[in-house]
Amino acid sequence: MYRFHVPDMTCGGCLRSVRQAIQRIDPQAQVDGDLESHVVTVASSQGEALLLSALDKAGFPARLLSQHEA
Ligand SMILES: [Cu+2]
Repeated sequence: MYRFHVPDMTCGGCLRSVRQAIQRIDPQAQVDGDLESHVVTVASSQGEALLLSALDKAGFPARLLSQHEA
């Protein structure tokens, strides 16, 4: 489980784009977001670097807040 800070995620459409970007590299990923704190939680078997680069390419640069085994 990862927690990312995604400052540019401001509405439900952004969250949908973020979810799609992650599920493009991991179709099984569970992605939830909180629009107020701009925090996205991701349950994925993919590594942090790949997830960050997928978000970056989708136009949502992110920063890893925390990571722990699911
Ligand atoms: Cu938006």
